[in-house]
Amino acid sequence: MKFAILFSALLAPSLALGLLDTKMKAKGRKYIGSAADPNTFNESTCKTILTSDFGCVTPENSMKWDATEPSKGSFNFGNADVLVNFATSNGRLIRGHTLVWHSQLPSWVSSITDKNTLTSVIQNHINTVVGRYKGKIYAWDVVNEVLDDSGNFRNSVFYKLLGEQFIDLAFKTARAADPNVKLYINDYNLDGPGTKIDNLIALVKRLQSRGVPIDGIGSQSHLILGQVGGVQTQLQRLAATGLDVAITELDIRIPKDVTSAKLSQQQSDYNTVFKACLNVPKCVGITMWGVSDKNSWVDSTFPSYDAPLLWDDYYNRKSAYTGADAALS
Ligand code: 9MR
Repeated sequence: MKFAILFSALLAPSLALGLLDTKMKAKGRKYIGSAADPNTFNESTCKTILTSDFGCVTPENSMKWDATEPSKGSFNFGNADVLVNFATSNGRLIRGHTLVWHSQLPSWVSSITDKNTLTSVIQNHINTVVGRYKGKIYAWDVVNEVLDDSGNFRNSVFYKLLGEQFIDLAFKTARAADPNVKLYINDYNLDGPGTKIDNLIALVKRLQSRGVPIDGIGSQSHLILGQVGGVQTQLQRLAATGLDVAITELDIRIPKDVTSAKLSQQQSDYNTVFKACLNVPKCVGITMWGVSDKNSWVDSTFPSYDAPLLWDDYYNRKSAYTGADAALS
């Protein structure tokens, strides 16, 4: 009896070696990644999964402005350094996230009223953060969510004081700080047709025509069960700009209550999304926005949804995992 328990523990699905990243690389792409930070990868099962199934990590919070420069000129890289050391010592890529974003932005930045002050604050922030990890990061989300839900420029302090040129400034500064890192614009709701993706593509074309050093477009892909049919077409439209594209924050949330029928639908949805990336040659990789359902942002932000990721609350692989894995196999 004891032996049987031990034996089944050894074969527990959560601990069996997974190979999502290996399979993605065999398809000629760069990685399957996950959001991570010390709070999650310090759980030993999570760490095991991150090193078996994932080849890239994105700091979920530790490189955001409120974490790295909470007061002017005073930088804190505690958790970011831990994340970078974890990734580099395990041979993982890193997607840096994120340099200029209206959210998780300290009030000392959002209350700036002078154009020149804001320009030098952006330059100093990017030089310091990108410079610290120069040569260690695969790609940076240089700007995040610059468009609002309607596809208009978000009325952030950056846009209010500097107009669209804040984006040029951010990319040029990042390029000078690390000439070899891939530089991305990142946004959500690019998974279906509409004004938002139209305006994002138009913006990218303007950046390209001005010679702004941009390498890629990140589509966050925070999706809802059963609503994934547009992903491939829109990813292809983003890729038609000539830039790399990546799915940067994937999850597929289920309206409560979770049933076995909905979990089967989620399996099929994950299969569709992973295939969408594989069917778009410029799609370099897919990042999951977390490993286990127990640590997802969805719980607090969308209380009427649940279970968006590939592992359940107890780190058992879900049928969603099977759907993703089948697309790569
Ligand atoms: O997952 C992140 C969560 O832990 C934070 O509380 C939240 C605060 O803004 O940010 C979450 O990550 C976001 C990401 O940085 C940008 N796109 C949307 C993500 C989900 O909110």
